[in-house]
Amino acid sequence: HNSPSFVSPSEIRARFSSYMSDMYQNEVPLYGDLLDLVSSVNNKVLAEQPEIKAHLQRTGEIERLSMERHGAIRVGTAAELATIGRLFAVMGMSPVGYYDLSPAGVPVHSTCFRAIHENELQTSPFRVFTSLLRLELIDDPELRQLASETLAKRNIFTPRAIELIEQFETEGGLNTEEADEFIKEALETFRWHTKATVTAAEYDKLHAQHRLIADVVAFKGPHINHLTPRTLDIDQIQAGMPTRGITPKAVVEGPPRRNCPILLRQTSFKALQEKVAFTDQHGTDGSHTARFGEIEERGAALTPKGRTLYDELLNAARNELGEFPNEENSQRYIELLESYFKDFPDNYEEIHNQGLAYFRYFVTKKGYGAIEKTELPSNLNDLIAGGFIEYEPLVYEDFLPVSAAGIFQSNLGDNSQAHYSISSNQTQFQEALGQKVLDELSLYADTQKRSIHECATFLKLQQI
Ligand code: OOG
Ligand code: NI
Repeated sequence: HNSPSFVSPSEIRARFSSYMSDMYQNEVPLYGDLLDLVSSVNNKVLAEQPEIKAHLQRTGEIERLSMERHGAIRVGTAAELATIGRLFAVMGMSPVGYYDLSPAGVPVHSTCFRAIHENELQTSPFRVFTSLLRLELIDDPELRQLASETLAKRNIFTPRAIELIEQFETEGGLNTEEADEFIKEALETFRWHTKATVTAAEYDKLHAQHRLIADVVAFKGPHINHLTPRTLDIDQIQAGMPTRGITPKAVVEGPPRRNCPILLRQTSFKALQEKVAFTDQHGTDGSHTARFGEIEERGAALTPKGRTLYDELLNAARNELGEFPNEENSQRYIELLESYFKDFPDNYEEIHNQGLAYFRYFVTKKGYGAIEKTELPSNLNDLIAGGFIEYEPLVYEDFLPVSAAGIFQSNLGDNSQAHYSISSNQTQFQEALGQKVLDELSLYADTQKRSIHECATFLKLQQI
């Protein structure tokens, strides 16, 4: 549907993601060290475990592995969120899912901007976890006013970025030159600024309310606060970080180690203290702690049934632990997770047959050999049983609210847990965004359906 002279949004996203990674390596050199560690672990896994390599080759994930990353930003106002949504649309990224972080004491709600079609994800799986500050959760009216007045004064987009967004919207695309310019201009929104927009005293007040509020309000824009490469073995990363002088958070978030990875496992290193200049200071006398590094390991996308089981087992393990996972109880937490997750099947056949995950189907050599022959059964299960079709799990492209809360907490410091009585409000989030967020489960279901349909077409069967 794109005019031939337009650069495809996926191409813009791929290039933007690569520029973003370069910028963040310059800003936070430790992220570069993390990339080195991840690529050496990934190479080792691929060399030592041919079955993992074969799996990644079949799904095409091997091609996206080294460019795989997600980032996170936090915006301050509805208007900022709405325009961020339009900016990401230029790169073919749509809001997927709603995450409420307030139960975990973080005054934000969030979505993930990402590509939604499997072909576009294959070109670039870049995603951005995007949080909106909930000013209504600040209980001190004076501070709430300081925050909203400060935010009202800033403009986080360059004038040229806005022009190019509008042009994209009215004309349906950008040509090569415009796309280059857009990438450069859009990057400015995510850049780190040493100069704050508030005085040192104002910063202290915001910070005293919640460190996250200071991070959102006191600066010129929603600096990217971490970028996250994808590893094939997060336990090796967790163990390897200290040997490189990097301190990891206490526990890996998500499911325990398994033969068949599911959903998402994440760990991070603590945020760095950085020098900043408040408006009433000349040099960079102040400091701010926000930016960190994170690593993720992705596994199968679960169906509602699989997800319910996951949530049950995770909650059971956490309830029995009785407190937030920390340095002292981390070993016990790992044991509890491993013991509860014995109830989650750990081979793809069982996961498939119980309908716990989404899959992609492929016609086998035997299948191609049997086209238009009478031996070919006409329903999916029989085609699988007969070896005409095989399957691979769809990779999970989204985030997990409990894990995200753990990642937030690890870089906000342990004393910043607050309790909010106001709860989840997806309607309000969507009003701010100016559009609905997509339901991630229906996206996986669509991809699965398309792959079944494709198999039927290859096999010249009406329907399977
Ligand atoms: C976002 C934290 C959540 C993840 O990977 O779950 C996140 C933030 O700190 O702004 O990035
Ligand atoms: Ni993250």
